[in-house]
Amino acid sequence: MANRWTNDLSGRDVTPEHIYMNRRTLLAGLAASAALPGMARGQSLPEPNSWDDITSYNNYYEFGTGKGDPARNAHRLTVSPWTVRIDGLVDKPGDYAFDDIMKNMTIEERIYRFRCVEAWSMVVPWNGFELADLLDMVGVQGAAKYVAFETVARPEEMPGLRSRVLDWPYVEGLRLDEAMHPLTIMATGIYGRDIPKQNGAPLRLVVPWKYGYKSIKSIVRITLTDKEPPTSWNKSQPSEYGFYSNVNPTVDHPRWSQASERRIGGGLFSSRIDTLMFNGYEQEVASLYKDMDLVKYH
Ligand SMILES: Nc1nc2c(c(=O)[nH]1)N[C@H]1C(S)=C(S)[C@@H](COP(=O)(O)O)O[C@H]1N2
Ligand SMILES: [Mo]
Repeated sequence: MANRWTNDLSGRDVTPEHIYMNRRTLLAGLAASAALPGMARGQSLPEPNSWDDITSYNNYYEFGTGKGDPARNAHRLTVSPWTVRIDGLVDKPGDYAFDDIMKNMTIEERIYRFRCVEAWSMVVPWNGFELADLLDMVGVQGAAKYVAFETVARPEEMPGLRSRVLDWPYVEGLRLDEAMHPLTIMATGIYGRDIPKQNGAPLRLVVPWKYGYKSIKSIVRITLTDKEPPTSWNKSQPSEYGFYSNVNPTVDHPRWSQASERRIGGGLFSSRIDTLMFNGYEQEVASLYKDMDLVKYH
């Protein structure tokens, strides 16, 4: 791939180094990954949110619709052994053991501002690998145009499945070029530790220029297809959620403005900041959508 992301910036470009190092000292005992945080060129981000913020304020409706429900309930999820079925328009379809996938991937640390649909945001130091590497491993066929994703659905482990708030299993999709973009990752860790269950263990998607709900958790199936796949939020509220769901401050959600976001973690005085086009990754991803009407294709 010509367009691979190179981690050519040091941690200093991301967050003040002394703050980052202090955090590392505070988190002594955690397995710190070797790589400095890499990120998109020209990007600057506030320091990452705390482990506590990231793991206690979540959306994972399979465990309940409250922000605290996933942290309370997700311990019931069995994440080992874990198998991901990769099928559809690929050369090597099959059931891939999570451990085997991990052996073949290079895990790096990446820091993104991760926005969610409710106009709040966090900065998360994910560990993960490029989705493109996984897709290269299985060989994408020429006819493939989209990638469909599916979350595990286990009523005995996921109390939220009793509610019809969404149609289960949770499903999502990307266009193939979005899926192959180097900013699109499969996250398997946070702060160098295994990703917690409430954040989508053992592997979840992270698409930093899209609203949080595109970043589907606990993935058990990835299907290459020639048709635009259904997505959970679009199925539940077609008038509110489109397929693309790119972060776009100029297009409001029917029920709220998307021009600014509240940073989680600032306590009472948590700051509102202006939301950036494509969440600040405009230089990297705008070309994917040139000549597209982003109001129509929201
Ligand atoms: N399977 C599944 N994936 C999901 C969700 C969900 O309810 N179920 N919620 C989405 C939404 S709305 C958001 S904002 C993010 C939240 O990710 P986080 O809890 O790690 O911050 O996960 C997304 N992925
Ligand atoms: Mo969300």
